[in-house]
Amino acid sequence: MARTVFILNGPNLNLLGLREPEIYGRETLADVEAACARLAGELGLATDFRQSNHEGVLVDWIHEARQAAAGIVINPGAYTHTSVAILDALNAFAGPVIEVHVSNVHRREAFRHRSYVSLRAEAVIAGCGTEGYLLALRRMATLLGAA
Ligand code: CA2
Repeated sequence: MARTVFILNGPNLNLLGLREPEIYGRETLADVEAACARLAGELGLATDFRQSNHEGVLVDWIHEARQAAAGIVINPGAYTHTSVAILDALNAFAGPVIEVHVSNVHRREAFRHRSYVSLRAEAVIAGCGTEGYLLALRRMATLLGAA
Protein backbone atom coordinates (compact mmCIF):
# COMPACT_ATOMS: atom_id res chain seq x y z
CA MET A 1 0.00 0.00 0.00
CA ALA A 2 1.26 3.51 -0.85
CA ARG A 3 2.68 5.39 2.08
CA THR A 4 0.80 8.53 3.01
CA VAL A 5 2.29 12.02 3.24
CA PHE A 6 0.30 14.56 5.22
CA ILE A 7 0.38 17.98 3.51
CA LEU A 8 -0.68 20.50 6.14
CA ASN A 9 -1.48 24.15 5.53
CA GLY A 10 -1.88 26.86 8.12
CA PRO A 11 -3.90 30.06 8.43
CA ASN A 12 -5.09 32.05 5.44
CA LEU A 13 -3.75 29.59 2.89
CA ASN A 14 -7.40 28.91 1.94
CA LEU A 15 -7.13 32.33 0.25
CA LEU A 16 -4.38 31.18 -2.12
CA GLY A 17 -5.11 32.29 -5.67
CA LEU A 18 -7.95 34.53 -4.50
CA ARG A 19 -5.99 37.50 -3.06
CA GLU A 20 -2.48 39.00 -3.38
CA PRO A 21 -1.52 37.10 -6.58
CA GLU A 22 1.66 39.22 -6.84
CA ILE A 23 2.95 37.46 -3.71
CA TYR A 24 1.23 34.07 -3.75
CA GLY A 25 0.41 33.46 -7.44
CA ARG A 26 -2.86 32.50 -9.09
CA GLU A 27 -3.19 28.83 -8.21
CA THR A 28 -5.82 28.02 -5.60
CA LEU A 29 -5.24 25.61 -2.73
CA ALA A 30 -7.58 23.16 -4.52
CA ASP A 31 -5.29 23.38 -7.58
CA VAL A 32 -2.29 22.64 -5.36
CA GLU A 33 -4.08 19.71 -3.74
CA ALA A 34 -4.91 18.19 -7.14
CA ALA A 35 -1.35 18.67 -8.44
CA CYS A 36 0.08 17.07 -5.29
CA ALA A 37 -2.25 14.08 -5.56
CA ARG A 38 -1.28 13.58 -9.21
CA LEU A 39 2.47 13.76 -8.57
CA ALA A 40 2.24 11.60 -5.44
CA GLY A 41 0.60 8.87 -7.53
CA GLU A 42 3.55 8.97 -9.95
CA LEU A 43 5.96 8.76 -7.01
CA GLY A 44 4.16 5.82 -5.42
CA LEU A 45 2.88 7.90 -2.52
CA ALA A 46 -0.55 8.94 -1.29
CA THR A 47 -1.40 12.40 0.05
CA ASP A 48 -3.73 13.64 2.75
CA PHE A 49 -4.04 17.39 2.11
CA ARG A 50 -5.52 19.67 4.77
CA GLN A 51 -5.80 23.35 5.73
CA SER A 52 -6.78 24.95 9.03
CA ASN A 53 -6.81 28.47 10.40
CA HIS A 54 -6.43 27.10 13.95
CA GLU A 55 -3.14 26.29 15.67
CA GLY A 56 -4.59 23.53 17.87
CA VAL A 57 -6.15 21.77 14.89
CA LEU A 58 -2.75 21.72 13.17
CA VAL A 59 -1.20 20.31 16.36
CA ASP A 60 -3.89 17.59 16.48
CA TRP A 61 -3.24 16.67 12.83
CA ILE A 62 0.51 16.39 13.49
CA HIS A 63 -0.29 14.03 16.38
CA GLU A 64 -2.55 12.03 14.06
CA ALA A 65 0.34 11.81 11.57
CA ARG A 66 2.36 9.82 14.16
CA GLN A 67 0.15 6.82 13.30
CA ALA A 68 -1.17 7.72 9.86
CA ALA A 69 1.68 9.31 7.86
CA ALA A 70 5.19 8.41 6.75
CA GLY A 71 6.15 12.07 6.31
CA ILE A 72 4.82 15.59 6.68
CA VAL A 73 4.98 18.49 4.24
CA ILE A 74 3.88 21.62 6.08
CA ASN A 75 3.27 25.23 5.21
CA PRO A 76 2.42 26.55 8.67
CA GLY A 77 1.57 30.03 7.34
CA ALA A 78 2.13 32.75 9.92
CA TYR A 79 2.44 30.10 12.68
CA THR A 80 5.87 29.37 11.17
CA HIS A 81 7.15 32.46 12.91
CA THR A 82 5.35 32.10 16.24
CA SER A 83 4.38 28.55 17.13
CA VAL A 84 6.40 26.60 19.66
CA ALA A 85 3.36 24.29 19.91
CA ILE A 86 3.68 23.24 16.26
CA LEU A 87 7.45 22.76 16.69
CA ASP A 88 6.86 20.59 19.77
CA ALA A 89 4.28 18.47 17.92
CA LEU A 90 6.65 18.02 14.96
CA ASN A 91 9.43 17.00 17.35
CA ALA A 92 7.16 14.14 18.49
CA PHE A 93 6.78 12.92 14.89
CA ALA A 94 9.39 10.37 13.84
CA GLY A 95 9.37 10.71 10.03
CA PRO A 96 10.73 13.39 7.71
CA VAL A 97 9.30 16.90 7.77
CA ILE A 98 9.61 19.37 4.90
CA GLU A 99 8.67 23.03 5.38
CA VAL A 100 7.24 24.89 2.38
CA HIS A 101 6.61 28.59 1.81
CA VAL A 102 5.06 29.87 -1.38
CA SER A 103 6.79 33.24 -1.05
CA ASN A 104 10.46 33.89 -0.37
CA VAL A 105 10.09 34.74 3.30
CA HIS A 106 13.72 35.96 3.41
CA ARG A 107 12.95 38.78 0.98
CA ARG A 108 10.06 39.93 3.15
CA GLU A 109 9.66 41.54 6.59
CA ALA A 110 12.22 40.64 9.26
CA PHE A 111 9.57 38.87 11.39
CA ARG A 112 9.18 36.30 8.59
CA HIS A 113 12.90 35.42 8.67
CA ARG A 114 12.60 33.36 11.86
CA SER A 115 11.02 29.92 11.62
CA TYR A 116 10.46 27.65 14.62
CA VAL A 117 9.53 24.83 12.24
CA SER A 118 12.93 25.01 10.52
CA LEU A 119 14.49 23.75 13.77
CA ARG A 120 12.79 20.40 13.01
CA ALA A 121 12.51 20.31 9.22
CA GLU A 122 14.80 18.13 7.11
CA ALA A 123 14.39 20.67 4.29
CA VAL A 124 12.92 24.13 3.70
CA ILE A 125 11.58 25.32 0.34
CA ALA A 126 10.70 29.01 -0.04
CA GLY A 127 10.08 31.30 -2.97
CA CYS A 128 9.25 28.63 -5.57
CA GLY A 129 5.57 29.53 -5.63
CA THR A 130 3.11 26.66 -5.36
CA GLU A 131 5.63 24.49 -7.25
CA GLY A 132 7.37 24.31 -3.87
CA TYR A 133 4.82 21.72 -2.74
CA LEU A 134 5.74 19.49 -5.70
CA LEU A 135 9.46 19.93 -5.05
CA ALA A 136 8.81 18.96 -1.44
CA LEU A 137 6.95 15.82 -2.50
CA ARG A 138 9.83 14.78 -4.79
CA ARG A 139 12.29 15.25 -1.95
CA MET A 140 9.93 13.39 0.39
CA ALA A 141 9.89 10.44 -2.03
CA THR A 142 13.69 10.37 -1.94
CA LEU A 143 13.78 10.56 1.86
CA LEU A 144 11.21 7.77 2.15
CA GLY A 145 13.02 5.65 -0.39
CA ALA A 146 9.99 5.61 -2.67
CA ALA A 147 10.04 5.71 -6.52
O1 CA2 B 1 4.87 32.16 1.80
C1 CA2 B 1 4.19 31.40 2.49
O2 CA2 B 1 3.79 30.31 2.08
C2 CA2 B 1 3.78 31.82 3.89
O3 CA2 B 1 3.80 30.66 4.73
C3 CA2 B 1 2.36 32.35 3.76
C4 CA2 B 1 1.81 32.94 5.05
C5 CA2 B 1 2.79 33.96 5.65
O4 CA2 B 1 2.30 34.40 6.90
C6 CA2 B 1 4.16 33.35 5.82
O5 CA2 B 1 5.01 34.34 6.33
C7 CA2 B 1 4.71 32.86 4.50
C8 CA2 B 1 0.50 33.67 4.79
C9 CA2 B 1 -0.52 32.87 4.07
C10 CA2 B 1 -1.52 33.83 3.57
O6 CA2 B 1 -1.97 33.36 2.35
C11 CA2 B 1 -2.65 34.23 1.60
C12 CA2 B 1 -2.83 33.88 0.30
C13 CA2 B 1 -3.52 34.72 -0.53
C14 CA2 B 1 -4.04 35.91 -0.05
C15 CA2 B 1 -3.84 36.27 1.26
C16 CA2 B 1 -3.16 35.41 2.10
